[in-house]
Amino acid sequence: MATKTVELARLGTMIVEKKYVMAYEEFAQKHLFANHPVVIGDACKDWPAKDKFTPEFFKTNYGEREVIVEGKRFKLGDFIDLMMSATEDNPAPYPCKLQMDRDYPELVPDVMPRFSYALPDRTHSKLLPGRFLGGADTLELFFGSPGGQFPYLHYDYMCLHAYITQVYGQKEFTVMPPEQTPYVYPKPDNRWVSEVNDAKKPDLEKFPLFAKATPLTFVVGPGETLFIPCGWWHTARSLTPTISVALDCLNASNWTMFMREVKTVGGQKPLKAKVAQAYLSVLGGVLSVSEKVGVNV
Ligand SMILES: O=C(O)CCC(=O)C(=O)O
Ligand SMILES: [Fe+2]
Repeated sequence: MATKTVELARLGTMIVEKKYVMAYEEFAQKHLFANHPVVIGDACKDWPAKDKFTPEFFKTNYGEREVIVEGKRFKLGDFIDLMMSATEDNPAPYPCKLQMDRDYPELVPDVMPRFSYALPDRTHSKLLPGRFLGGADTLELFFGSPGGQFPYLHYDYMCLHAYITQVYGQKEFTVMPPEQTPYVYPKPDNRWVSEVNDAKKPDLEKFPLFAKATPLTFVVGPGETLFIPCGWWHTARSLTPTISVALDCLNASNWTMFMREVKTVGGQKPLKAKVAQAYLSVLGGVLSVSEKVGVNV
């Protein structure tokens, strides 16, 4: 079946499209290996979460669970009440984040099957020591209210690819390609976080180079998944009450960038860093072979 494509946003040569019934080969060629974002209109079509994950569901089943949002403790049920009644001018704190595989493992089957666009995935390989991922959470749920804005422009930790699926409500995303890194003032001690206060209303006196940036903004709606390739700067803001599932992914397409990140973030002594790079280089080859023959290691 041919891919159905809708243009979502365009600025100069930068285009973000929404695609349905996209073959994996097209995704791999035009997005995954080309490192270009896309909204996938039907990636989560087989997830039970698509209909099940509503504010009512979480309030009824997990209302008593505790969440910490912007340093404040809430019962999830109270946070959901706040998120449903908050307004654009007076948003609930954000992000309210749940770590699914650690704290809500019984909900993981609701976001399965893992869509093919986020495969193969190396984040759970037994041969990849967890410390290389720097404790990155690779499966999270986000709850937001209208006006709730992700606190900073960033790219995903360790240069992982991100797949953000809107299971409820509408969220506006702003993205910028890795080539624009010189305009975003990365924090010296956290190179994946920008110092620019607000991508849509930047303080250009403080961040004059940001005037050269071309942030692209578009809306992702229920049932849609945004693929944010490694190194792409992004931030998000909810337009309605929202629930999103964020999934990270590592494979041959971002392995080199990931290795570079391990080198930068690592802070190890030169010899240790060299050994780590050599190990990851060999591991990259081994995993590529194992993925080709379809054996999980
Ligand atoms: O949906 C959002 O608020 C953005 C989340 C995000 O980019 C992240 O957790 O890395
Ligand atoms: Fe992110």
